Amino acid sequence: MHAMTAVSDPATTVRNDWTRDEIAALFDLPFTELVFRAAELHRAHHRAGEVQLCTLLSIKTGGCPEDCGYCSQSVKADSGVEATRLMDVQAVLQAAAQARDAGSKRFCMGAAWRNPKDRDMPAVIAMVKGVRDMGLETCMTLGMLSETQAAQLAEAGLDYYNHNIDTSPERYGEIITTRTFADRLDTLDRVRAAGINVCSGGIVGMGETRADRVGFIHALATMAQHPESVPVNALVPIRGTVLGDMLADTPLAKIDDIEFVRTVAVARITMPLSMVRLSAGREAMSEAVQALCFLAGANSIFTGDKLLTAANAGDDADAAMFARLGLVPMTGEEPLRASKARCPA
Ligand code: SAM
Ligand code: DTB
Ligand code: SF4
Repeated sequence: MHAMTAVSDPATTVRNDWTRDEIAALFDLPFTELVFRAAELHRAHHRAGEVQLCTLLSIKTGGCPEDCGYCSQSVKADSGVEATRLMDVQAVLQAAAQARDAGSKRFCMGAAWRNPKDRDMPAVIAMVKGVRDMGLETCMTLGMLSETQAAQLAEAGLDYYNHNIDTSPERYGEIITTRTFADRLDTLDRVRAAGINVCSGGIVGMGETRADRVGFIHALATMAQHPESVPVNALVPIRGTVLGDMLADTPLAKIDDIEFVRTVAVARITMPLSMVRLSAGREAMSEAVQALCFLAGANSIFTGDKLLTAANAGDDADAAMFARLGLVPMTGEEPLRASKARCPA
């Protein structure tokens, strides 16, 4: 018997006690069986024909002191990305208005920081308040947060904080050496404690093993409360980054499409109420693979022609894909947010 935690209606149970063996067994299922099970859970808890549209904006680009091996914005990368200062609040609000007019529901602001400085907080807070006032959901990803900063963001009304665990705990040190997996969990705990919704996922296709993908999903699915949003990124190989160069020089290292879809399906099955975001890497994906991801339970994407520094599919291409697949942008409440509104605990 599993220790189950009821999170939504009584018929819905969410497990936080997944074992690595159980997750590995899901990955091992015949592909069509795995996708079928994921699709069943997707339909049980979400409006399966709807996909949430989110838009990214880099509010402070490049010059980051961290050494994340995938990232064009690290000072260690020779990617040609120029370092900028924090954007003006008005310019951010203008970009948010454009995103809203293009039909986006959530506006995600990212800064290439190890952590925000206290002197940055007033501008960041003004951005959260301004974007919220436009009727958009707000998300920020600013690196590590102190307890005080998390409380300030909560007070400003921030809806989500993105902070990815990126890979398995045991692989983390091979990808990033300037912080630890435990540092990441500490910030996630502070975000949770402040009452902000958690967005946490990672990157597939960094040359990891199947066991790492199992460990990555395990770390998310055994959190006391699942992240409300789980972004699954496919590595965007950027020249001048350690991992981008590795992938460009060894094309065989590219993640197999079927294995990517399996990862999405396992995320959906283990975290049935979460929004699973098909995040970076869509530009290099065929519509057929994206369609498989939607079938396997992905129900959120980043729109627009730019992610933070890398290209994204673009609104026209996405509108055409949605029309072709008969998908529509999500308008209503997400299940975990709705359940939160119902239960004060
Ligand atoms: N500096 C903050 C941090 O790391 O938390 C926020 C910005 S950071 C760019 C946000 C996330 O983007 C990373 O955690 C990583 O998962 C993802 N990301 C960065 N570069 C990527 C790439 N080349 N391909 C896929 N995902 C990437
Ligand atoms: C996430 O998981 N993916 C987004 C968002 N959270 C901040 C970032 C993707 C970045 C892709 C590479 C780039 O644009 O530089
Ligand atoms: Fe900095 Fe975030 Fe890029 Fe890492 S992923 S180098 S912390 S901007």
